[in-house]
Amino acid sequence: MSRTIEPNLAILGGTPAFSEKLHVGRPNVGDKARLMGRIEDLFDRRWLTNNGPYVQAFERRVAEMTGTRHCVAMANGTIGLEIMIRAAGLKGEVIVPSFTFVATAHALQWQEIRPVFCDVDPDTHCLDPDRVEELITPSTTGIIGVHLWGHPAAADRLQAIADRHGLQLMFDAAHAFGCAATPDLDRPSEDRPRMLGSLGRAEVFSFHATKVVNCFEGGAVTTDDSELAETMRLMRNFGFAGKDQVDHVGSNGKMSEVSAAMGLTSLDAYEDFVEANRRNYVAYRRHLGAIDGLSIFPHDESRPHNFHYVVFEVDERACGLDRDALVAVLEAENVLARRYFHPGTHRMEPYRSSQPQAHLVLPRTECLSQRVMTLPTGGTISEEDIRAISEIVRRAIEARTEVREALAGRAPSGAAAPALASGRD
Ligand code: T4K
Repeated sequence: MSRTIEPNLAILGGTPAFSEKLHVGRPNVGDKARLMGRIEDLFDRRWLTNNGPYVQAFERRVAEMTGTRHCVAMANGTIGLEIMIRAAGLKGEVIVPSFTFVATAHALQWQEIRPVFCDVDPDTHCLDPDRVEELITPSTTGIIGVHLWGHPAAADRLQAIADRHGLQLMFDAAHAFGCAATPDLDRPSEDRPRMLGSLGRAEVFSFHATKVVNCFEGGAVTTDDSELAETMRLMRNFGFAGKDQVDHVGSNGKMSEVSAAMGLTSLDAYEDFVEANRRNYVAYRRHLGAIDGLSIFPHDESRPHNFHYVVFEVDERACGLDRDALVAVLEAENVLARRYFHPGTHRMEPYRSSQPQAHLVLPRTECLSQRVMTLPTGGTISEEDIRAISEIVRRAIEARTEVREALAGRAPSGAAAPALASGRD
């Protein structure tokens, strides 16, 4: 791929700096030969799904890495959430952040449980425990925190609230594989940091293609609760407890062998993926972090972390362009920055219609969802790419008047953005 920054930005009529599109969420692949070997094996075995040996091996490795007794692999993170919620018996209302991917709320709504949206802490982007208690009603049965960007939610404070009110606490850890909990939660009996995946009653990971560890599509629930794990195992396989014996209502949440083969191959290369992400995070911080009005979401470098999301907050007053303008500038240069997570889930259907007043208690979510952008990282992004991206941003800010004029004549950037990018086209 070639990379040339012209004197004129693409949004102002120049040629795009990148000849191919740079994506947020370009999949990590790992050792293709090893993956192909595993796929050969699974064909030879003629065992393609239904709790096969690769799925079991993948579960063992995830349980080991997260320090949990049980890992129940799932077809994807969303069905993992749905099954965890149902197996735990949540009903009525459950408190969740709105500043997250829509699947967190949908997994509840899908089972006619009302997601009650709670605001986030502007520093952590995770549930603000100070705002949770006021949302508890007699119908509340649980709290689902999200470790957004792999940042640990305030688990100890949330647990105290849950205990005080007899609620269950669970986590959507879709972003958080390989990330540590806060140091205060380390177990004195263990000589390694406590990992996310081991908090609350259960936690759910996503192993979607765009995640740090990927199974093409995949997910997993981790828990120390043996009874819950057993129920989830039944539920992911139609409730079958044996041949012709169904003991529970169930769905089909099984992970396939080819997905687990990909997951194992991904885990083999995990350290390399994280190293590339860490390098990119540091490079972005170095090149963009000093620009007035741009601040990078800080990851804790002293604890295990996957550095999988590079997130910037844009303060329009300080840098002269708002987040949407910068995203439009970058898109024109073939850098497909994403507006994760915009708009807040409460502004998406069915919540926009069913909870039209939700925004009144979500001022930080409203603000963050207008200001946050996620930039491309992962093994396909080099330091030179990051330098070029940073140069584009600098030039856009210098030429902010012309950029604003150019954008004023275009459709709003949400409408102009591609709905679904598919590969480098
Ligand atoms: N909870 C949270 C907090 C989550 O973030 C997610 C998922 C879930 C729950 C649910 O877990 P899963 O059921 O998905 O396992 C993407 C992912 O699809 C989604 O998994 C993820 N979160 C979310 C944050 O991002 P989209 O719709 O924004 O983007 P998508 O999938 O079209 O891809 C993003 C970019 O990646 C594109 O620009 C193209 C690139 N890409 C994507 C794929 C699939 C590739 O280059 N190659 C690929 O194969 O949701």
